[in-house]
Amino acid sequence: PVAVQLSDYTAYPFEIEQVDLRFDLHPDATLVRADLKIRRTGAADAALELDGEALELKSIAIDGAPLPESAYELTESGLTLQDVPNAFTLVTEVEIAPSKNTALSGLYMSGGRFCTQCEAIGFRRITFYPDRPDVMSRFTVRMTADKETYPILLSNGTPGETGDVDDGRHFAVWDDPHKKPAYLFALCAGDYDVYRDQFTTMSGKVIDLAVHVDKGDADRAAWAMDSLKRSMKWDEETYGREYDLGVFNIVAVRDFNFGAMENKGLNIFNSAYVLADEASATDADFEAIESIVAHEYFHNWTGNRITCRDWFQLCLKEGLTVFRDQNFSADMRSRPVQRIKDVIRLRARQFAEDAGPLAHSVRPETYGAIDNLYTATVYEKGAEVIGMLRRILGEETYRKGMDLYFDRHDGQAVTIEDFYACFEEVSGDDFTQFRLWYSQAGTPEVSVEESWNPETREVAVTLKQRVPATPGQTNKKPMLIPMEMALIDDEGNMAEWITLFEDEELTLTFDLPEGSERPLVSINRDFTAPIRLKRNLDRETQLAMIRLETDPFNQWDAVQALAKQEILALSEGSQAEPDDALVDAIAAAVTGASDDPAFAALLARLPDVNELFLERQPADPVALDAARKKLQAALYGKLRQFADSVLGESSTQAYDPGAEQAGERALRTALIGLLAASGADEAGDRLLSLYKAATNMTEKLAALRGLAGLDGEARETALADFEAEWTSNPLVMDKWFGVQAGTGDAATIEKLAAHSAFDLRNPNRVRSVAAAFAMQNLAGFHAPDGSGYRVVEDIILKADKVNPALGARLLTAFEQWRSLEPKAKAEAEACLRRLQAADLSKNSADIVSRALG
Ligand code: HT7
Ligand code: ZN
Repeated sequence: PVAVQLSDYTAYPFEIEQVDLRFDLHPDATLVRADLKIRRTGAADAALELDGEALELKSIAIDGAPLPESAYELTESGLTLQDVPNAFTLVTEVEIAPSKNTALSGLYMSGGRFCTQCEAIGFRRITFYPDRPDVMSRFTVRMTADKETYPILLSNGTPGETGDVDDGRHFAVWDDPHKKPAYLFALCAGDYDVYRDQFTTMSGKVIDLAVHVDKGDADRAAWAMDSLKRSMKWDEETYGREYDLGVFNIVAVRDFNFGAMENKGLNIFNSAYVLADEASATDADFEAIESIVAHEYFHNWTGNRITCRDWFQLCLKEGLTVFRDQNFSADMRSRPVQRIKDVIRLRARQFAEDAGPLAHSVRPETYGAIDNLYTATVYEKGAEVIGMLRRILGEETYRKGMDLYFDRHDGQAVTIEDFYACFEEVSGDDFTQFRLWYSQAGTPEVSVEESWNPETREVAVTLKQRVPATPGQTNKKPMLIPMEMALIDDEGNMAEWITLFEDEELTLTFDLPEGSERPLVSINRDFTAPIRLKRNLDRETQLAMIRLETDPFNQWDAVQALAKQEILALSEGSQAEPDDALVDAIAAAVTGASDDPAFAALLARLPDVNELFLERQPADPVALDAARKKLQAALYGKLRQFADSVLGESSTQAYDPGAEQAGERALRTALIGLLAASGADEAGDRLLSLYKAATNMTEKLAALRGLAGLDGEARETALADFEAEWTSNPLVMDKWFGVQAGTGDAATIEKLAAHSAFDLRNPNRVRSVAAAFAMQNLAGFHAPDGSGYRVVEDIILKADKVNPALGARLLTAFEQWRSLEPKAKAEAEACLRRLQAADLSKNSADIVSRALG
């Protein structure tokens, strides 16, 4: 397939002034009529090109006159009309089959209800249309459906006329007053339970809010609603942004390719990010719901009111909106804890992507398949870049730039350059070098050399930067890297500043007053820049850092750095047992932070194999996993008493999903994880009693995960009990599949994939097995005999036939194959070559060919 290039962009030569859609909804044969009011804005001889896929054209007319077949060209990808007037109305009628749409793009059925997913290019599977984000129009929708089966009919904007028609059918009209690109179109029809509330905006408008869920699930929508109201308030207070319609609807669907979708006024969610209650959801679920509800809501301004000119600009809305949702979560919970969690995710997913064959820049310049552009780099690194921008500008100027952006570009489809022009205007700064963050792929490495002269009391810090080569990009320019820094003395006194590191090398020197001792140099505080910091510190200084650092991120990272070195040494056999003094230091850091249990939990969590993978290559995930468990066991040995006391206390408070209680549960969960890895004789029985005693899903699942990784009767008892209790709740059953896939081997996966509840049409279920194994259980997936690859290959081949976006996403698990130890590497390559020879979808073929390079 031909790659799409950013440099090929040309404006669409027509304006679509108005779109009136009529849907006659039937699962097997839905009729869609589209009336498009069109006006030429480009060349007089430009043809009208409309995208269209899997549509059966029933009729076509211009200004009321039916067109003969000779008047248009119909292909597999669309419709072209050569000679059209300068202003006209085009009416097309097409038939589509939602019940047969398993790709979950366009109009499809989930749980017997109609729903849509149009981003990025799903609208062309609904009707013929210029399916590109820079074509913005006003939409009205009229839909008819069977009244008993589909009593609720929803679309974007504001509800209009409703009524009954013949044959037990009814209709509803929706009108969206805001111009929008087709990817934000949505329609839902079905029988739902509805959780309703209202929000009064800062200017006093009352908005009707509703969350639509499966019958019987209304009580489980309360947290999503609460999160929505807090998001609306936060966007008013933090960015001055008010909601702009009288209604805001959310619909939860079981079968969804992503987390959620920000359609104008009608957000559609994967039900996993809507439904939660104490019994069935973990704290991680509550946290994810809060942040995804916020993310989709924030898109109303950063994405919907101002959208992207083309899909290369995806980070314009996604990076910015992730940055906004991360700050919302930080304000709702603990800012340092949120920052650490964001960085853990970034390092595990984005750093890995940046270091492998799928590396691409935050704003790519070419793509093969658009669905594959929704990556950790665009989202998470895109958010980091906005974070750096804000630190460079300061809060006040950043806000001024955002205000100007909203003001200047409201109602437009714009580019990254348009966005930066606003910040250049309010600050007077030039962001040309900074914008290399958008065009240069790869994680910059900053190496640090430090010296101290006791006579002159001079501290010198030399920074050197290098951006590694990535596919298609070999020679990189130095980046503008902002780094918050500090000098800290033994009493914790500090000097703080921000360094804008813009050349290949920079030396900073400081003359300290008489009597000063060597200070601690604190670099890239709060993880200012998404870089890999290379520092050769001796063990004593590293330990001092844990005690003296005043920045919580760096304090946590100092523990991580020590743990990483230790795991690497254990995995390579250069050390047989964990160093006692080091384990003592980590344990002391954990117990010392016990008045902030959420932070203590993060200190007790050792780096994942995903993160260790990047540290030394070739990587041996099996050895790394074994070494990690060894260090966990040693840490548990030191923390046994502390763990007994923390796990022995049972909470008497009523359950609350908020940060305070969640922090306490996080610590308990971390200690349960250490107990599971401890190898202690009594671990199975202890975990089983913790499983039975748990009063919430967070701790129940932690105990179950621990048990799933052990052999023996306790494991079987708990897994059987959990399955029996939750068999009718698909989201909880995903957890049951997930804990086993996350801890088992290829044989476990084969068994899970053969389970009667395994369903290739449900992305959550497929991910709970295949992604939990391939992306979180690296020792199992990268087994040197290739068994992990074969079992995942089998699932991918089947999933790809049903749902190409799902198949392609699973394939990204292979992205690090070149960095593996020789046996696994050979097996991984053989597997990728088999996949390359198979009949894959365009999405999956794109990933395989890039992975093989
Ligand atoms: N903007 C949304 C992206 C999305 C998506 C992309 C490809 C295929 C399916 C999809 N569903 C949603 C989600 C977001 O970032 O908010
Ligand atoms: Zn988004």
